[in-house]
Amino acid sequence: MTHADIEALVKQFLVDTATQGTPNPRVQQVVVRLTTDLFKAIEDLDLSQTEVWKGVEYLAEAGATHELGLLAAGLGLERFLDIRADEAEARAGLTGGTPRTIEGPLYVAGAPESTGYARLDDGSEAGQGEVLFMQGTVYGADGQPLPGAKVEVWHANLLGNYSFFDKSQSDFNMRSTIVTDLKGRYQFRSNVPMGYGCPPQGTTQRMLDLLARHGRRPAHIHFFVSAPGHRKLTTQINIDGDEYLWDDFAFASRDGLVPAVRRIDDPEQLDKLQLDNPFASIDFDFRLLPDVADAPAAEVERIRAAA
Ligand code: MBD
Ligand code: FE
Repeated sequence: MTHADIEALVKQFLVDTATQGTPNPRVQQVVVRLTTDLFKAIEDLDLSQTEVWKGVEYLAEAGATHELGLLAAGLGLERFLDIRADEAEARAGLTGGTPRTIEGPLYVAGAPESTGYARLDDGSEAGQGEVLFMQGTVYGADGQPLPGAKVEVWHANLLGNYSFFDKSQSDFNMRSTIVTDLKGRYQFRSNVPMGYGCPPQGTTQRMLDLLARHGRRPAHIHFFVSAPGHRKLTTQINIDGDEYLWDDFAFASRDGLVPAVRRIDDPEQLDKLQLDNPFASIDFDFRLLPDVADAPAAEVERIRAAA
């Protein structure tokens, strides 16, 4: 079939709904567009019926095994949406904020909340990795420190696994909500995380294998930073030096999100913190953009786990 034939065919499939009520115009627009584009792809690539059903079954399996969020990251869909969000902000004249990067599929709502400081790890991996202190200031649209801003932070353990999804970890291990203090500052103690790898037997990795791609992420730490009157920031920082730093299967590494890692071995400081070994320290400030009417909502609605 020609593309024109396909367009005509899809229009035919839009049966008269006069007796069924009014279609949702947005849903109708999206369904028509996506089916038209899918049919054209099937025609152009001359997909067999078997191939089409394999694709349907693949998506069904990815859904049933809760890997659609992971697949979206690996296909670059989540990164693509971020590029569009950056473009929309630039059009609205919003510049100068901390770069955004993808949320990923592993956030869990309801983490314990504290002001100024939190320890994220439950101590079960003590002595195995490297202790990390990360700290900084949240700045508002006027360039001044923002007290009372919410810094939600989550990251993987030393095996690259996330609590809640990894039931061997304690509840909310490596997850916290820190409210900035009167000077707009936050600080947390944790362990330097390890990079994540897609489940080796999972649906996402199966596709990546067929594309000769790995399913690894560089070590990273996720953040939501929010405050009244400001756009919610979704971002991550990467741990410098990771072998996958610029080879992330989810395409989320960005300039400006790779802070220096200082190694602290000063005996006086170790003593004060009751640490036996040198530790890593990262300074990182967040700069929020003002809430404006003419930019798409910074709060993305998406089903998230809650505990
Ligand atoms: C992660 O930890 C992650 O951040 C993303 C985007 C995908 C899979 C695992
Ligand atoms: Fe992650």
